Amino acid sequence: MKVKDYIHERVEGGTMHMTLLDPAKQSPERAAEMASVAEGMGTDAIMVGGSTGVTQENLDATIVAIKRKVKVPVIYFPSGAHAISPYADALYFMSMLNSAALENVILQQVAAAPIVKRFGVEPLSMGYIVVEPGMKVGEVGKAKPIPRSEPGTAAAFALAAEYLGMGLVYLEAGSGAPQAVPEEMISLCKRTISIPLIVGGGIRDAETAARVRKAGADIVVTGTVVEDSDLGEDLRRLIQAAKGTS
Ligand code: 1GP
Repeated sequence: MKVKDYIHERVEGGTMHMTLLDPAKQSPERAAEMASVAEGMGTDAIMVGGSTGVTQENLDATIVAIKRKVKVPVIYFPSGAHAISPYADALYFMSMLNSAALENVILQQVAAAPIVKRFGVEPLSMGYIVVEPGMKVGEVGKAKPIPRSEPGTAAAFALAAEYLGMGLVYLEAGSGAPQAVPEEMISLCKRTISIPLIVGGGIRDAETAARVRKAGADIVVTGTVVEDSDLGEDLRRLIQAAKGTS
């Protein structure tokens, strides 16, 4: 089954949770262990990526190790065309819509497209929208983050993504953000678009995950909390709260 169809099927049945692992932050074996524990707790897919420090070597090794241990799809979440893995089940073929740098809007994608085709990795078209504070990805991506007080601006970006033919929208507060994307912004985007809505950045506990889900996220992404966790009951509670199965 294509990863696109898997996502559509899952979001029909309720909110998904995806676990983000940065290949630069731990060994491939440790990443595979974390992915396997998260899968056992109900995570629906593993995303692999990071804003800095991702190399072809650590990316490939991490994806290969994870794929040996889990059955859920492994999706590459790229920061550019410098590293693309043939081992991922899919990759987000994404444009940072509110970047001031043409590189991040379209030029990296032009560089990557022929490689993705040659590797035969499934591209998942996605409009990436950075919301304040944006953190590292906002900085590296030269984003003009959407002010937290402007849900209408975020919704207009999200609708533009849908009208451009993109299959997913990702509202990103930035990894490690002190606060998640505001609920009002999530719910307005959800009401405005008809493609699945991904929300990530700053979701560290079950309560926040539940709020993000109830506001309208179709897919809740957590990264830092998994890296920092002892892979125990708090993580299970968070994943279940994100999915509404707790
Ligand atoms: C970053 O949205 C993801 O791209 C995850 O953010 O690390 O804060 O969970 P966190």
